[in-house]
Amino acid sequence: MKVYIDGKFYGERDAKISVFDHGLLYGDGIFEGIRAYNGRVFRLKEHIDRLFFSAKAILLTIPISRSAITEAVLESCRKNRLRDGYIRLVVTRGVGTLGLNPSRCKRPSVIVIADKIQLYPPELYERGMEIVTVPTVRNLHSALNPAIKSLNYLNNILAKIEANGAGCEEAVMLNAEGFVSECTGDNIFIVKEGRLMTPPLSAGALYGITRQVVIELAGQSGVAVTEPNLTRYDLFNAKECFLTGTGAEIVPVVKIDGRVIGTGKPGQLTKKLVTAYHALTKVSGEPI
Ligand code: PXG
Repeated sequence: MKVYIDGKFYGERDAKISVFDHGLLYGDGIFEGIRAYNGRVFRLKEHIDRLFFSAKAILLTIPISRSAITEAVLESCRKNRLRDGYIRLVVTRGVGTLGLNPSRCKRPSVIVIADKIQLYPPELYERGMEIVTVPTVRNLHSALNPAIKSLNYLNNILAKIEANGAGCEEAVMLNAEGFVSECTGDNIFIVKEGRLMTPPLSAGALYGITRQVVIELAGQSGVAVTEPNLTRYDLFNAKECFLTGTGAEIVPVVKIDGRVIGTGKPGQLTKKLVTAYHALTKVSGEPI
């Protein structure tokens, strides 16, 4: 595998960054998780836009242009002969000193790893997933805004450990007010009376690109989407529930905190959206 670091490609063993990089020392940096399908990079522009928004929010100046980043992603796919896979784009604050001050870091580093993707097992999509709410509360947007896709993912990792401890793959995270925000690496949707609902971004959710695609697909089939604050009660009494994310795509949820959702099987609208999503990923995206 060839890994892009700051304009050059390195073999897997030589793809290294300094122990003084603030990305490592403080989680000071940002990232994107992107998918390639059928020789095209899905929603690449949206991922690069979000990377630049995250950078702006943490006062990090990405040292190369949008078009150079686009080219680095596409070239990483070509060099690795990747037609279907997962691309991790990372920008770290760069090499600095042992001290928080980011002004000591002279140049941020840009890294692209293009690899195969590890998918959830197919049975999970057929039967649906069981998830739980966890004690770890979502970061406050006034503290570390969850809209920033930063290298500081401990909030999510702690929630993931708690979900795994309860025998589940994903966790529902509530915000400090007790409203549903999202999961550790996925946004959440419910279906109620034929309408889709997903928490507003102000509840502490990432501006998910898959979330946006689902909102668009729903619009195209005349399904209304609203973004109200949701409680656990709303989740329990939903007709259908599913999660969205670049890695997971659309995963049906059939049980939450021991309550069976709807019929206990993946719902009709969820299945329709899964089909539409797969069809879209096959034909749309930036050609490699
Ligand atoms: N919420 C969080 C906290 C995320 O990290 C999403 C929602 C879904 O957003 P997108 O834009 O992907 O629809 C994410 C994305 C991984 C991995 O390696 C994580 C994500 C995406 C791809 C891979 O665990 N999270």
